[in-house]
Amino acid sequence: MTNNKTILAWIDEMKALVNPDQVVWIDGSEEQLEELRKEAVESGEMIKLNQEKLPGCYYHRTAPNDVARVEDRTLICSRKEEDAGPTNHWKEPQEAYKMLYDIARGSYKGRTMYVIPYSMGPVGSPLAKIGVELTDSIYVVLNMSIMTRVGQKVMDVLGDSNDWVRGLHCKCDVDPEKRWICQFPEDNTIISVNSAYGGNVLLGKKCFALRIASYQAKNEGWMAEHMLILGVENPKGEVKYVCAAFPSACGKTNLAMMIPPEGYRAKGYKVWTVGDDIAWMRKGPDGRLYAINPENGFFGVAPGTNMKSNPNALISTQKGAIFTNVARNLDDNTVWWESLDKNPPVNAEEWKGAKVNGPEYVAAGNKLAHPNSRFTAPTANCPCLSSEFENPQGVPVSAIVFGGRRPDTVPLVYQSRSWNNGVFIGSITGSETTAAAAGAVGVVRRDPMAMLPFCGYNMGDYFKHWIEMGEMLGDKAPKIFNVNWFRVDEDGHFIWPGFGDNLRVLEWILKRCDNEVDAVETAIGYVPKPEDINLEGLKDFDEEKLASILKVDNAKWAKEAAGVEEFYKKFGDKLPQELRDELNGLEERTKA
Ligand code: GTP
Ligand code: SPV
Ligand code: MN
Repeated sequence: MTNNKTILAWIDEMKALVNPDQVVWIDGSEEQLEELRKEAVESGEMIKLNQEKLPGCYYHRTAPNDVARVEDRTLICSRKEEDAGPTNHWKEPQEAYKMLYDIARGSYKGRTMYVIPYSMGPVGSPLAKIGVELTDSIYVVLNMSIMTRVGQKVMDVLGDSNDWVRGLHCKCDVDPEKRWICQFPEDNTIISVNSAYGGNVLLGKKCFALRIASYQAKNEGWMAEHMLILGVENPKGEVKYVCAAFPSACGKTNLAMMIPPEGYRAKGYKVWTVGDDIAWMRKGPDGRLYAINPENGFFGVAPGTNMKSNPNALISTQKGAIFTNVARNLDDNTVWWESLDKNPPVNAEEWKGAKVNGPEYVAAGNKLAHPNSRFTAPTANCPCLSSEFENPQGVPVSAIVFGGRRPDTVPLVYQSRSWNNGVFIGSITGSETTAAAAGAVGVVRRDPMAMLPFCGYNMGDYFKHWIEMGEMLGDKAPKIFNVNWFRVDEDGHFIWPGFGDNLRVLEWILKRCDNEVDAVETAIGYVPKPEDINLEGLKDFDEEKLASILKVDNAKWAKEAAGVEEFYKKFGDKLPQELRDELNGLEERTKA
């Protein structure tokens, strides 16, 4: 498929290491993928689902100890420890290679090495980049074929270039003690061993498109961010684009695919999805910031997805999708997960494979699907996919939005005072942890720009890069906002209805970008006047409730600032002075 000497030499080296029985190049053809699906069904690696109800759909279950990203086993292997920074786990590269090679050695014996050439971004786009993943898992091949653009066309575009990312995945025996997800940013290399779970093994996604790419982006003057990209079309037919960074399982897929509330639909508002997880952004010829979605599929959280909360996501999973760690309905060989509908299948198989009575099992407090069970679905299935999805130049970004899960303190929405103040707001993002990563759930932690698990270098330098991007973009820079859909009342219920109604907040954000609406200046930034958020058609919600979630409590924010003071200590003299000044400003204003 290629004469690229750097690729051929690396594959020879890896073959000598892992010792496969044979090597198969993934050419991107449907025939080859169909052969592989058959083989995976025969070996039991995948289950073919009901082809009338879910054409082209398959089911897969990972080992019960291998169902989420593992942040404490994810390493940044830069030559200097300081370059990995205080928020990453680090290992010296030569030591890391040795450790990984010792685990990988001979691990493909009796198995096939699949070579997956893939493009992150539209093939040949000036914003796209290329990788090659080696894997011994057909599940990985089939997922990568949905999540990225794979095959011959990618090699054709790469030619002889050495600008591509090496990725070795060895499934091994899925031993959690020997599980390592290692990025070598200075070598454009990723090695992942002893896992078969999505974020750990679909190497184009978090490992390349965020950890390696964030490092490349710093060096090359662009941005790789954990952000959705959506377009809001107004009744005049104008489309404005918004990028939003929320931590894992905090609502990116839902916001990216939202259905406008009825009143908005009647007026002609539409929302278009460009991406639901990752944005690569670069200054365009007109000086504005342009974004592409480097992915070609959605790797979305299944539980909570239903015809009411996110019909576009659900429809996207109805053909050619792979379901991982959800439950099965054995009567009709379909899938089920919590809140898909109100009727757990009676004849059910829970995510670990045990046959159970669904309603009884759920009534006893168990979950049929794993909370981080996922669907892998082609973007092409998405009813609201943007016509600009394949645009190699990307879309111009009007607003950048940060957010997280905060039961109190953080208002529904506010605008930053400036670009640097916006970078500050991104840097102090706090959010309750979720099931997307192994470990405790529901604990508030700082997750700057939703990149804590994904920044491939020193986060102090990353903050500095953000500030420099602002200088580069000048007055053409997107405006920066923060949102919080997750404020709760005394009973722990979410106050804001969320989902499609989040468009009411986006509308205010876009009006602010065009200087069409006034705002209230507070200690933290600009908050809407309650009457400027359109509540028309909202049931059980009024201006009083709205005012309660727009409120900025200076005492709480003084505490928040003290927490940030503590958090910032980590960065030592890597903390940009601009952010230090922003924090001082916040402290002064909360006292005033
Ligand atoms: P990753 O794929 O892990 O990066 O997650 P994500 O950010 O795409 O999160 P996703 O959209 O899958 O949402 C995760 C969970 O948040 C789901 O259980 C949703 O039901 C819930 N959620 C999303 N949007 C809202 C919202 O506006 N309000 C409330 N209350 N919950 C929401
Ligand atoms: C996330 O955890 O942010 C995800 C899922 O999008 S994974 O690909 O596993 O990282
Ligand atoms: Mn994500």
